[in-house]
Amino acid sequence: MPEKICLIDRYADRLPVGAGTPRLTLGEGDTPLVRAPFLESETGIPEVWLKVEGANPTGSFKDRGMVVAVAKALEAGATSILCASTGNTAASAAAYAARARLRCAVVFPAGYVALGKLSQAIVFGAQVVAVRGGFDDALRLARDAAQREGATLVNSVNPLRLQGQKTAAFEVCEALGDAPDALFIPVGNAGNISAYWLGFVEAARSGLATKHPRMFGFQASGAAPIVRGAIVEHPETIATAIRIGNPASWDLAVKARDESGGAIEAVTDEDILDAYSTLARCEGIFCEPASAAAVAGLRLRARAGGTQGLRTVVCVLTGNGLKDPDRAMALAGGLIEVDADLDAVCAAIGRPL
Ligand code: AN7
Repeated sequence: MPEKICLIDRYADRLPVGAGTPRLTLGEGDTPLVRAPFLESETGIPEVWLKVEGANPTGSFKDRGMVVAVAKALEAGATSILCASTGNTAASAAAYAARARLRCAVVFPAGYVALGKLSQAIVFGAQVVAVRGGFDDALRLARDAAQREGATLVNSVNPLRLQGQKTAAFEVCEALGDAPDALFIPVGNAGNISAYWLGFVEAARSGLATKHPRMFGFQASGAAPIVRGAIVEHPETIATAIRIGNPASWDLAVKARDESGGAIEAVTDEDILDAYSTLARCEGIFCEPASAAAVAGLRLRARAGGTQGLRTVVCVLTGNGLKDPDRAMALAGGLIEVDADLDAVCAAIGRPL
């Protein structure tokens, strides 16, 4: 069996890589695009597709950008990489650093990183630093530390990250035979919405697509600086991945929104959790809460008549649900435990969790 072609090779002609760029890979990209029949019936949109980015090697879309950033760091002779993260960037950086045998340090907001992500950073051998502050503090410190320590910063302020992440837009166009009418996507540090827009613009220019999608981004209502047009000093949301008050790619996201005729809107934690359990229970797809923000936004818009005229839409499910087991367990009131006895088991079946 030939190995899956690595993302860098597959898109070498559209990425800033050369013959001398190491073909680093953990099997990233080429993720499933899955139809969502329940959401189609609920919203009345003829085609709703889910881009399941949780199927990437470390369980999030970050792997697409990280493989390019780390390969280029290797090519440039770097020996260490550094990032700030709400969790997924760190998990991805730590994995690719391990693969490339580079040193990696990650800076987290203390107390606000989902358990799965934290355990990934640890098991991949990164130096984990939790700072008493939010993500925005962590990013500022990581930028300064990278400069002082001479490490390569692999946050999405590194343009190579967006270059790698734009490949998801190519895959969507390849799978559908054209761009969708609209893309629904969560917004945190605002790198991914910017990367998708970059990809869709390039896809249209190269003939891979005949049109651009409208870009609909969603922030959590307690962490919605772009929606409010002002920095949020103390962002709060259960979707810790997007608990960000001052997005680094703010201007690029606004450009994507405006050039595409889209919108960036807020969804409440309640809407996010409702979308999260609906995706799991009605579509069989387990994503993390931040990812469910895109679907929460789709449902909200559909209810308000804001999806009229859309025939084909794609929601980006950015991360795997297993990243945040605590959130999943909170849906159950408690586990039922009984004696190893048939009557007891049958009595328990049918009782709600
Ligand atoms: C699952 O890992 O910012 O708008 O440090 O993990 O490109 O930031 C993660 C962000 C959406 C938002 N969904 O994407 C980090 C980090 C998930 C995420 C986002 C993140 P951006």
